[in-house]
Amino acid sequence: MILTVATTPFPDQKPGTSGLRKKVKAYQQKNYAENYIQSIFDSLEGFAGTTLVIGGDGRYFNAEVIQRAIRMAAANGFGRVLVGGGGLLSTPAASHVIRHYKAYGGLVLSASHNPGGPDGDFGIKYNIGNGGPAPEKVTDAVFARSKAITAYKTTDSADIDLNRLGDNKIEGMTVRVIDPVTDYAALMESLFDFAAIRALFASGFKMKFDGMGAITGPYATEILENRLGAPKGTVINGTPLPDFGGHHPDPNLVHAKELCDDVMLGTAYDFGAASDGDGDRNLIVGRGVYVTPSDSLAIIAANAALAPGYAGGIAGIARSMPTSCAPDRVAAKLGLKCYETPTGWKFFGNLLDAGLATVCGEESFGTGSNHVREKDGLWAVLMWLNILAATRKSVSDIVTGHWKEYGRNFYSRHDYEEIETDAANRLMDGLRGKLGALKGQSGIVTADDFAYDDPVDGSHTAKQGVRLIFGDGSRIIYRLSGTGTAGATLRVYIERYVADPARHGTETQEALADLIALSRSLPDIPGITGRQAPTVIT
Ligand code: VG1
Ligand code: CO
Repeated sequence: MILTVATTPFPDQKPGTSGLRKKVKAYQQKNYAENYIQSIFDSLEGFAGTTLVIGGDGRYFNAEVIQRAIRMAAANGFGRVLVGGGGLLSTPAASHVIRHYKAYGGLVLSASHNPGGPDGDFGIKYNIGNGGPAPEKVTDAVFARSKAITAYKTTDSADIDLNRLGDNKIEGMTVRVIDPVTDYAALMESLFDFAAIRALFASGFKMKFDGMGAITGPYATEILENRLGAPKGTVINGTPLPDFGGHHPDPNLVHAKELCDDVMLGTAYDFGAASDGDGDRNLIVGRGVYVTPSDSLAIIAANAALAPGYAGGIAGIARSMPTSCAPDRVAAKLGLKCYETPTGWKFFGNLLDAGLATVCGEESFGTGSNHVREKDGLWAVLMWLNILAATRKSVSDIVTGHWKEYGRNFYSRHDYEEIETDAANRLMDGLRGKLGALKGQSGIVTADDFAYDDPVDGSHTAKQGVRLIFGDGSRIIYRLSGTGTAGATLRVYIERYVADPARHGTETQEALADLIALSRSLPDIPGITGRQAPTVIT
C-alpha cells in the first residue's frame, strides 16, 4: 500500500560539492533521509515508469537507507529499480549502470572518502541520466524543495533481500538486484589492453592495491587478480566493511601510509595503488615515487593513446581550477584545449557530453574519462597499468621523463581541518576584500575569486576560490571544503613551475617553501584560525 507521511522541513539539506553529506547521527533523525529523497523526486519531472539505479558504498546506515529509497521509488511511480547486490555499487559503477541501462537517474548513497561507522558520515547524491552528478540547477531546486516539504511517499512493503540476485515486485515496480561488478569489469576490459597487462603480471611485475576496507575491494579482486592474473593477495583490505575497518578511506599519503611506505621505500613492489570509500579516487605510487594526482592526469592525457579505448587520441582535457597546470602543458603540445572548471565532478559532465573533453581530473586524487560521468579510481589504476605494460618502463622513469619533456609543476595541498566556521569565513572574506591591494604585491599579477561560465549551457558559477597567480605562473589558491561535516576545512593549494630538469629532484615542500610561508602570512592563517600548521599535507 502506498502511504503519504506528513513531515516538516530540515533547514540544512543544502547539497555540497558532492551530494548531501552529514554525520550519520544527523541522517538518523526521523524523516531526515526521507525528506531529502522526496525533495529529489519532487525536483524531477517525467520519471513515471522509468528506471532508477540505487547503490551505495556499503558504509554504516547504507543497508537501512537503501530499503527506504527503494520503497519511496515505488511509491513515487518509478517503473523499475536496479540495485547492486548487497546494496553495493561503487560510484563509477553506478554511473556506468545508469548509462548502460539508460536509466532516468540514480541515487548514490555515499560520503566517499569521509570516515564511516556510527560516529562517521553518511551521504546521498543524485545522478542524472548521463550518469553524472546532478548539475547545480538541480541541486539548487532540491535544496529549495527541502525547505518547503510537507510529506513524503513510501510503501508498507517488506525489505527486499539484496543478497539474492534477480527480480522482486513492490506496488507494480520491479526491483532488480544486479551483480555490482560484472558490467563495470566488462567496461574496463573494453577500454584497456588486458592481454598486455596480463603479460606484465606474468613477467613478475608486482603490485599492491589497498581497498581500504571500502567498496573497491570486490572490483579490484575480480579485475586485477581474476582477470589480469595478478597473484592472490595483491588486493589488501579487500572486503567492504561498514566502518572501513576503522580506517579513514581517503587514499592519500597520510591515510594510505602503510601502502606508500611499502611501495615507495621498499623494493618488493613495482607499483602501488589505492581507492577511496566509494571507489572514485585513486592513489598512484611507484618504487621511490609518489605521483601527484595533477601529474597523473597530465601523464594519462599524454599517454592515453596507448590504451585501445583511446587509440584515436583525446579530444580535450579538463581539470578543476585548483589542480596544477601540468595538464595544460600536455594539452598545448597536443594542440588541444584544457578546460578549467570549479571543484567537483558535476562541472565535467557537460564537457564530456559535448565531446569537448575526453579525460578530466582533480588534484584531490580524482581522474576519469568519458567512459562514465564520475571520476573512477580503478580506471586510473588500469590506465597506469596499461601505460606500464605498453612501455615496460618504471613508474619513476615515466614521471621523470614527463617532467623532462614538459617541466615540473611542484604541487602541494595544505588542509586546515575542522577550524571554526566563523574564522574560516572571516579569513575568506578578508582575502576577497583585499584582492585589489594584493595585485602587485610579492610578484602577484592576478588576484581574483574564480568564476566559471559553462561553455555548453552558459551557466555561471561564482565564488569558487581565491586565486593568487604570480608572474612566473606560480599559484596560491584558497577555498573552503564543501564535503566536510564538522566545522570548516580550509584548503590551500600551492604550485610552482620549474622547467630546469636539474632542479626537478628537490623535495616538494622545500621547492615550495617561500610560497608556503606566504600562503600562511598573507591571510594571517595563524592569527585568524589559531593554527600554526595544516592538519593534512598532500
Ligand atoms: C573534495 C575535493 C573535490 C572532490 C570532492 C568529492 O571536495 O576537493 O575535488 O570533487 O571532494 O570527492 P571539497 O569541497 O571538500 O574540497 V569524493 O571522492 O569525496 O566524492
Ligand atoms: Co569518492
